[in-house]
Amino acid sequence: MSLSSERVIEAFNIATEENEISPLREFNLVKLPSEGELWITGDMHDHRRNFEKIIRAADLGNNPRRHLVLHELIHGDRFDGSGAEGSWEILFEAAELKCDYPGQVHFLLANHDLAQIHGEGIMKAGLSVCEAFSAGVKQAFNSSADHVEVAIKQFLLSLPLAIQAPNGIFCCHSIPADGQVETFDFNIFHRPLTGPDYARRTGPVYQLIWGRYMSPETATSFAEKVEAVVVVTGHQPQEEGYQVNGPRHLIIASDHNQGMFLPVDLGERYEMEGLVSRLRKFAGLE
Ligand SMILES: [Mn+2]
Repeated sequence: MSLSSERVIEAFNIATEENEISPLREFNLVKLPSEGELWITGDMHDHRRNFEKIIRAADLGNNPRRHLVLHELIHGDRFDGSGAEGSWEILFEAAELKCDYPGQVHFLLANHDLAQIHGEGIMKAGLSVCEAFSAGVKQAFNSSADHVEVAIKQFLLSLPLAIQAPNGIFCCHSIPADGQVETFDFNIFHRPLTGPDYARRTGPVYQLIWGRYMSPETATSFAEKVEAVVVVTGHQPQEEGYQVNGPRHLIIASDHNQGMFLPVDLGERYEMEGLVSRLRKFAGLE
């Protein structure tokens, strides 16, 4: 793909603004309506095929009451010989989708986004994925690469932390780990964020999007605090495409061929069993 830096920067800037001014947004929460459909994906990590499939199947233009949740799109495993990785492209396509359907496309801030914003290293197979991502931007945009990266970082910073539906479904990238939920600052969803909120280990945003291996009890107490019937997250890799972590926490993964997504009716209430029965495989899509 050959794209001008102007076009890419403009798409990220407009998508950033759409994230910020969305009438569905209240601080760091997106509140969905009580009718229509919600299609939830898990981590995508530059899985182009699943990304293309879900966009084709969701057909947002012909289904104006359908909402699509996307997260952790960046940092895949397609490194070139020089160590550069091109997942800025999937992020750009998602930003364009947001520009086209601002009321229907919703993102969730993920830990890889935060790492890229901070330029911190997450290592995959001995390579820093953040450096590889930047190298990919550099390769595509040369002297304009810094401007493109600034637009990307602003876009990532504009992503909400959670999406709440009136039917009791609450989506976020992850849940704080065991031992963190008791003191967790649940106000981060309802107030502007500052630097310390993102701080490594101690910041509540960091804890929310980095939490791993939390027990079903921790997940249940998180669900109660956010008044959710079921919290749907990604973040923890799932070979089978999903995991039920107790009655109130469903983890889904969309970054491989057995990956799954979850289409639900916003007008219907579901318990865990009902949600699991609605999970669909990307492999089953055209
Ligand atoms: Mn993650």
